[in-house]
Amino acid sequence: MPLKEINFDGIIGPSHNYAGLSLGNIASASHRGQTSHPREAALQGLAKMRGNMARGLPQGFLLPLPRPNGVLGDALALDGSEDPALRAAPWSASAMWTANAATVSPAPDTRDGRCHLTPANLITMLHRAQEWQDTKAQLDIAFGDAKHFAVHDAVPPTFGDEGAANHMRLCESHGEEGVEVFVYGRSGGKFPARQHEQASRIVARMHGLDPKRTVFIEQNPEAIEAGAFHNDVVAVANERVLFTHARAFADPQAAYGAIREAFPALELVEVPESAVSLEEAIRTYLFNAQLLTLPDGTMALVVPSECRESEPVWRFCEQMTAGNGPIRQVIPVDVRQSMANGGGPACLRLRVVADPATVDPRFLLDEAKASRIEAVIAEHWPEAIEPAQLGTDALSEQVRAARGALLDALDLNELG
Ligand code: SUG
Repeated sequence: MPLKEINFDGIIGPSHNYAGLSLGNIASASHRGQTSHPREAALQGLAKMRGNMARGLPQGFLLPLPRPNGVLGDALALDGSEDPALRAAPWSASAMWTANAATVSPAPDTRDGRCHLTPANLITMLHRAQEWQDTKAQLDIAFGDAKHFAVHDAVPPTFGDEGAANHMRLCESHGEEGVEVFVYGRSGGKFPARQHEQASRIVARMHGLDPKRTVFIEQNPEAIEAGAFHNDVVAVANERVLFTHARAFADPQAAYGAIREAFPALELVEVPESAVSLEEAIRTYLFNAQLLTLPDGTMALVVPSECRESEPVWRFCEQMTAGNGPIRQVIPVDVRQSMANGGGPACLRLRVVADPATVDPRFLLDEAKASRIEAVIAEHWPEAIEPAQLGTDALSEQVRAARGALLDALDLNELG
């Protein structure tokens, strides 16, 4: 069976809320305190998955993690007198952004010819640092076939690792050997640099990557300062194409040069500041897009609908698709509930290149299963959550029961 790119989207959990927990993530900070709509959020996510399936692409998913997380609540000695931000942490549905679940090196890139996955430790943010063990439990099942996959433990602290959000892969086609590009931030700026260089290097060694086909690049500190807390907010790659804002990297010419040296076939689509400013790119999440190879071999860019509503961004997209470039279509999708927390279409998916027959089928989506999941969401997901409800027993019961119903429906009770 040929290797294929499978997108594993995070099913948006029943505790999805706007507590404003992510420093340096402008959308999260600016929606702090607003009412969230978990049911609508999860259905928007399913609709995006269905759209990609309808395009003929294989689709998988990962499940929401157990929330509220009692272990974290106990460790924080929550008694009601604490800062509300601390109280909210054990409730976060942030595992929906599976681009941060792990870094994935497909089999053709690794020394032992297996696909390697390292869950991201996410240590920079308290509400995200609680994810990796439960994420790993899912990866261990979904990719449990040790002939084809190796699932590692997370990189140890204090090296911050945010997973695939700071990792890109260039290749002639998904199943062929690729060049892996790791993008890290330098600390010391206004906002935390969440991906540390040493974490990227540890992952590359752990996965057995060939140093000649591995590139490390520094993110532009100005981009972090402007709100690009992950590199996938300002750049995305697929096959030969790197679609990037001109201000994504600290030294763009050196970065392109280093990538080209390892991958001479690089097709660069660089968006200049004069067409779309860094601020507008971050506001609309133009680059937090799914750059997909469709079954007919052409490429489509799945962008948030915010891009359609921005005059400069949409003008750029129209000019791009009217020209001769490799990206032939731009497809807006509504993921507004996730966007309000800083998560666009690319944040919501983890790309794994593998033979779908080697993945536990319970994590793969088809139309019937999508309908089953939607029915559970419609019945059990809260319609709305006010941040003041976080910490209450009533919401805790509803959120736990909702996830339990989903595990039942997917025959995944072992994750209970
Ligand atoms: O880690 N937001 C996430 C968004 C992650 C987006 N992922 C990628 N770019 N790949 C984050 O900042 C907000 C949660 C809150 O504020 O309650 C949050 O965690």
